[in-house]
Amino acid sequence: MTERHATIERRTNETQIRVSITLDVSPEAPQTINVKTGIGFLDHMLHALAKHGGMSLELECTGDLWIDDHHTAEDCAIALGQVFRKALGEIRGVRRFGHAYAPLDEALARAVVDLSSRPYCHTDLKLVREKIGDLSCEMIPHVFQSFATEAGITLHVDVLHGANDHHKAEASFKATALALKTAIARTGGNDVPSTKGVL
Ligand SMILES: [Mn+2]
Repeated sequence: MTERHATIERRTNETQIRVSITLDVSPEAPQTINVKTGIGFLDHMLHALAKHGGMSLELECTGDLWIDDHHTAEDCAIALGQVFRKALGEIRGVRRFGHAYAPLDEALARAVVDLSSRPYCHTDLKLVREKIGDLSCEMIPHVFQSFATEAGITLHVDVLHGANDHHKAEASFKATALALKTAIARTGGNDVPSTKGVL
């Protein structure tokens, strides 16, 4: 089995990003995660995404945080989606669909994933605060949207209930991680999981 791994660099006038992902961890290639976006709470969320998705992730971003968090958060999500798609390669020999629930204390999130090659994202995260740490709450749905678009996946993330916005956000990333882990899991076969024969 070839290791599903990819690296990309993405440079604009607003952000410079280098990101590497490995979708398969093993005793020989143990999971390593190092996320430095310059936005602490975003680091925490992307770390959780990698950790519970069973992936190794190195992501470093230098962005124009003197403006605000928008370009950095969006571009990290874009780069992460691109590198995920590149590492995954052709949608073949994988489960394709995944869904998961993740609680964090009082908060409960549900994520449903289809490696459809048809980008779509629905989120209902029930966030009420302006910011969590230095990450604007309005950027959190935008991160999911940008990731799903670039990864070429269908993604639905709903917080079913919760009171604490840190918990709601973190449960959302954990549920997405678990759903992705299922969807990208190898079946042991080599077929394209679609009646169309192509994804
Ligand atoms: Mn936390």
